[in-house]
Amino acid sequence: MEKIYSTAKICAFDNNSTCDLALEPELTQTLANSRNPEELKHVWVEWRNAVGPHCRLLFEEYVDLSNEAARLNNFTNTAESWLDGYEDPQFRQQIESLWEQLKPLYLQIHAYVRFQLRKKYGDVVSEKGPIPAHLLGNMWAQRWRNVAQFNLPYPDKEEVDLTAELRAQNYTVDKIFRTAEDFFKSINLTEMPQTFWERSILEKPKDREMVCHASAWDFYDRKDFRIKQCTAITMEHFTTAHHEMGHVEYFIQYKNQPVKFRRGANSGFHEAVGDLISLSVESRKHLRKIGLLKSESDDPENVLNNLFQIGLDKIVFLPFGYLMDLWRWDVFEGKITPDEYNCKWWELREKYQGVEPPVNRTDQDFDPAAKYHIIASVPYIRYFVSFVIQFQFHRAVCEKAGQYDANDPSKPLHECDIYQNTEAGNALKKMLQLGSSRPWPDAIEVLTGQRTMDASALLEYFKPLHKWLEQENKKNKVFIGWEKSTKGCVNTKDKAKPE
Ligand code: X8Z
Ligand code: ZN
Repeated sequence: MEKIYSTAKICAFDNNSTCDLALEPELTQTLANSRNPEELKHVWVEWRNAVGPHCRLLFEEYVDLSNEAARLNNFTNTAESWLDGYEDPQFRQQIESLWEQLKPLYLQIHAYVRFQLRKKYGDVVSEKGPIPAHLLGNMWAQRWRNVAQFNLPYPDKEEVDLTAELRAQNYTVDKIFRTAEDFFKSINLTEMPQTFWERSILEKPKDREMVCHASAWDFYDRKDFRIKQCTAITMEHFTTAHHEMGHVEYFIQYKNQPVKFRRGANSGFHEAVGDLISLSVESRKHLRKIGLLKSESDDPENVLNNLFQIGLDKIVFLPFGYLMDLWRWDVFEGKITPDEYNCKWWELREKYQGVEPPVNRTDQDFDPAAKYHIIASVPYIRYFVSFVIQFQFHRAVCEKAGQYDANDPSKPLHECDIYQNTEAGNALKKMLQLGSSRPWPDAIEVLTGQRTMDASALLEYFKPLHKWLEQENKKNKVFIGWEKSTKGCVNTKDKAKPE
């Protein structure tokens, strides 16, 4: 399945003789930059056609084998074995309750974006329905930042296009990773070893096929750590470079633990390290420091535009991060059977994200396979966990840096940048060095003083945006939530049933 996914190619929208378009970089770029709904639909559908049907039977076999392996390890099924790492019988309820707390914020940004998209695309977007998934700037509608441009709260306030800025400043792939490394070093974390620079693959090879989905590797010899990424010069990849380096930094910090404990406190922690750094990097203060933002003014409108763009990455991801494994847990538990794979997938996409496919789907399609982690068997709830706890970590390090104070409105959480703050870095280091030698509540307590996952830091970070969205939606009488989609997922077997 990984081979099918990583070698799949489709034809161009307006040129049937160009049929060598790959997910990275071509399709990703089209989804991000095209504003032609027909072209977007073409790419969206063709990518799914190129992967889904070819993976369908393999996936069924994988589910059986994976469950068999789980049973041999004394689990009931793979869902149970995946959840075991969180060491909490209440874990699923915890996640559901976090989502319930975060949902009101999601509903606001969802409603606002649908309203704006309707202005741009007209009736392709309905007033009260789910948002068509191909219009959100990303193949899976998991982050929407690429459509920020025509959604900005204050469109007249000029916003720099950071991708354009990176290119104008001649950023190379090397410079992107050196910039990321500089941040880690500035807070007293450890630099990348020489072999990291020699052995990592940071650009897409021209002479062979490779799995392009970004990843970080620990070779467990305390020396050899690498990243594999088909880096493009875009802001998204700039952030991903920090994400991947966060994994490597964690590897380095816990390298002296016994092998058994050279892991994240839980998988969500591993995903949160680099993102935590990016939360500082994406502050206006920091973008200015590294010369990506020229404007000197930080009036509330600019600040809100920036917060909104971060929201299009962080808030919008939450329901996607949750539903991926809601679907798989049910698959592994046998509650979703192969003939229901696709339609149940769309039920969840609609229920949690409020998105719909651009065209009708059937049970013959297999759209979950169009997402890397599904076919590569990478559990996904870790990212939901990460997107919640990275804000807890951020709150803690910003307090340590004296840049956040709950009682001081002049120091809001979203303006904090811990660059060069070694106190913040040392506190983080203490938690990272534990690896998995302690249960994760102990680890999170070392940094934050809290022993549980808690949505309040994320809500605090986005508070000004939340307020603004509520007012704006009210003012424009925007419908909050969504009615049932008119795009169906048809079960062909149901249709064939005799009366
Ligand atoms: O897969 C990743 C990383 C590698 S662990 C690039 N992420 C998820 C995704 O791309 O779907 C980071 C955010 C979510
Ligand atoms: Zn990761």
